[in-house]
Amino acid sequence: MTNHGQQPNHQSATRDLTVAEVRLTPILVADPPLLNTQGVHQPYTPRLIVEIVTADGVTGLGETYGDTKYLELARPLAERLIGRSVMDVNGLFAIDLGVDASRVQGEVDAGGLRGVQSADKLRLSVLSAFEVACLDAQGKALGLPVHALLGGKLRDTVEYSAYLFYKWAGHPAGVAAEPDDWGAALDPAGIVAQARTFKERYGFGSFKLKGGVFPPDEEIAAVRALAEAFPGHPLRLDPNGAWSVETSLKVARELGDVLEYLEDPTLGTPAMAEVSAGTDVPLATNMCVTTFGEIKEAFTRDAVQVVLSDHHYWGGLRNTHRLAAVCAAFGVGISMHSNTHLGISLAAMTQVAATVPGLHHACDSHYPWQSEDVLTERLVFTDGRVVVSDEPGLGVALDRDELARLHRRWAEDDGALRDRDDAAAMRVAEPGRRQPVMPRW
Ligand code: GKR
Ligand code: MG
Repeated sequence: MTNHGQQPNHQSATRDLTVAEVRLTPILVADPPLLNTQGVHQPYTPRLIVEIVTADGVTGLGETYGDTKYLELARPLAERLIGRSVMDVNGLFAIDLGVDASRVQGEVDAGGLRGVQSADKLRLSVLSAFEVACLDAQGKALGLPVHALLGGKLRDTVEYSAYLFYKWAGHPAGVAAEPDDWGAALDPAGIVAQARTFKERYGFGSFKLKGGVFPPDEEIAAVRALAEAFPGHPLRLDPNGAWSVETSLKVARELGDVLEYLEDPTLGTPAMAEVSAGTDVPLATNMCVTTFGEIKEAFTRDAVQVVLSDHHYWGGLRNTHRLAAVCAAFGVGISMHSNTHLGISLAAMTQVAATVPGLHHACDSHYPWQSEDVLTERLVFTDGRVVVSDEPGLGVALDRDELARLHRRWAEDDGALRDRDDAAAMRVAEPGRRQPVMPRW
């Protein structure tokens, strides 16, 4: 018998996969003073931890951005999930979150570091954490790892690249922050020293430098120094769109012999297409293709050769597969982008990356920069790789004390750090500094 118009009934004699409770815990996580073209990371960054609990007491975990605009959508969504099934992931994505498009009109994502902001991208950035939590709960209930639910793993480990940043030794004087043991990195020698530490601690075999911080010649010198210190290791440089077409082509000419790819040298598909036409260096992006709607123009104009997926804003692990399929159809490579994130997200990234065919580039991850996590056991990088867990679900467990501690930090914050704003954090150190106008060089 069918039950048209009703929620699918996944209750069985042995398990009840109905959502009985959804817990949302916003937290603030310590972040070092990492520099980018917009400014500097705040001392604490907001994340949201999602727990979906079934009637049988199985808990699925998810993680996404914790800024106010995401929390405002996550709260009503959490209420609407009660009584649905964690198996009903297609139904989850059909829920209208009522995002008012005019609210994000003309906005950029993450202060200009993550491409456009659109109502749909905002919606997907919230839904993705719930999707991951549903998949985690499904896996735990069925005794299967998430990768099995996605069709099975194609690899036993996932390779990540070291994510190098120019950074200060510490946050500005007088700013409450956690210390870090990485030291400053503000010139080629500092970047090479940071890369050595990454290699010693985690065994990474490829390196990405976050650029757009200093004039291009200084960043070219840093990449040259990396090439000399680590011959044969794949290198990437990512100024987050801070250069003109002309500057991008100059950098491509000067570093063409050592770059695996150049990431978002300039802003927007037309400018990226111009750079692409003028160089053989592959171009990667997490800025001009961040939604399905942007694919057609970028691919038909050959503006990018590698798309850096990110399950948070592409709409989850299943959408990551859809993106990979479109990329494959156009002969465009795929890899993975990262913002500041914790272990739940790294576990999700690793599970999906294990199942994506044709993943030929090491994925990005900020995780080594996070000294705090909400897991009972941190995920580890060995030889630059994370082992794909075969445990049920994501294979990770929450440390409730740590979750409560990081939530207290969020609750006690006066609101200043609850929304990521790298430009504002930079103005604390340099009060007169203006919002950068792109292209900067
Ligand atoms: O965290 O400073 C940062 C990065 O610049 C990040 O915001 C970017 O979105 O890492 C990202 C990237 O690859 O562009
Ligand atoms: Mg990037």
